[in-house]
Amino acid sequence: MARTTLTRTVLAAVAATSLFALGACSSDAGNEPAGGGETAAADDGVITLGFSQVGAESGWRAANTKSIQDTLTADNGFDLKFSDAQQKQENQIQAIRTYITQGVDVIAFSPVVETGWDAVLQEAKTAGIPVILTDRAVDSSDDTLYESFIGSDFVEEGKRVGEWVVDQYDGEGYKAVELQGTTGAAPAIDRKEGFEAAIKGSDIDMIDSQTGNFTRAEGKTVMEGFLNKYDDIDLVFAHNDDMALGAIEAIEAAGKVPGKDIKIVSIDGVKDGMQALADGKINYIVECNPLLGPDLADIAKKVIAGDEVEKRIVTQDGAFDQAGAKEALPSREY
Ligand code: GZL
Ligand code: ZN
Repeated sequence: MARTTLTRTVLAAVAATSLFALGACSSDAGNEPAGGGETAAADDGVITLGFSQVGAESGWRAANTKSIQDTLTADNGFDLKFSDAQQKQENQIQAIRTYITQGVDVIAFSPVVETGWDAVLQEAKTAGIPVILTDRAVDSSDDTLYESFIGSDFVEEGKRVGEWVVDQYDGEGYKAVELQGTTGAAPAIDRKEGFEAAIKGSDIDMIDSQTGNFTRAEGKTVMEGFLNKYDDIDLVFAHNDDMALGAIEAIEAAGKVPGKDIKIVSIDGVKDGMQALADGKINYIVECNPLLGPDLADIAKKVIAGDEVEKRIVTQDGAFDQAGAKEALPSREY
């Protein structure tokens, strides 16, 4: 998905540049450059995009940030303003308000939690600044508040993990614990929903579930708590690889073997997670592709050009067992 979009984006950039060059020479001739229904951005050919990122909480987030910063470059027709909210919604709202004041051409962001966005999104709409959602969704009922949402189907991710767990371990009386992502975040809510739906009817027993806030440190702390509380844990479902890696540290510190005494299944497919999977410490990972930069660039150009854009772009995700991870590792992009 990302690869074809990249091609489209490069072509669009070439077209935009040549159009711009054409515009320059035709304006020498005194004619107005072609166009119609374009916004201010097209005049100087540069799209000023304000991006509010969740934070830097995980390997996934780092890869996502890199994809956005590597794609929304000056060469590609962008002036990117980027802010890191340290996983705080009030920082994201503040950043969006700053972008509105600066009069950027487009605002894009990954909402740390689903709720509480309608007011600031209405302010952007009133200011005539289009908004694009990447990665996580908002619960706004008014979908005129954003142009498009680009990201994975988290319910599907949770379901795929759950189905693999049922397929591998149903019938063995497994007791499972869950390391949830950030409370209120779309991926945490949806992955939990998908996993629960998949294990319904099996004998997998979810004995406890707590948030580790998508970080390695908090995943380790929560897992230490579970190990102190229960003497029989057979499986850990971690909402992301970083928390799974924290759980591995806690399990090994308790003298147990991760991937054997206690199975671990996770979501993301970042380098460190895939390495632990290849090393046998994790048993299965469903990928969540963070390389959203090309799609974001593509949609932003379409929005500025006044073109129709898809309201929902679903990122394609793979899935890996231990053998699959060994094979895929050398060619992984993140
Ligand atoms: C999912 C993304 C989640 C990742 C975590 O699209 O929002 O946030 O799964 C990250 O690793 O922290
Ligand atoms: Zn057991």
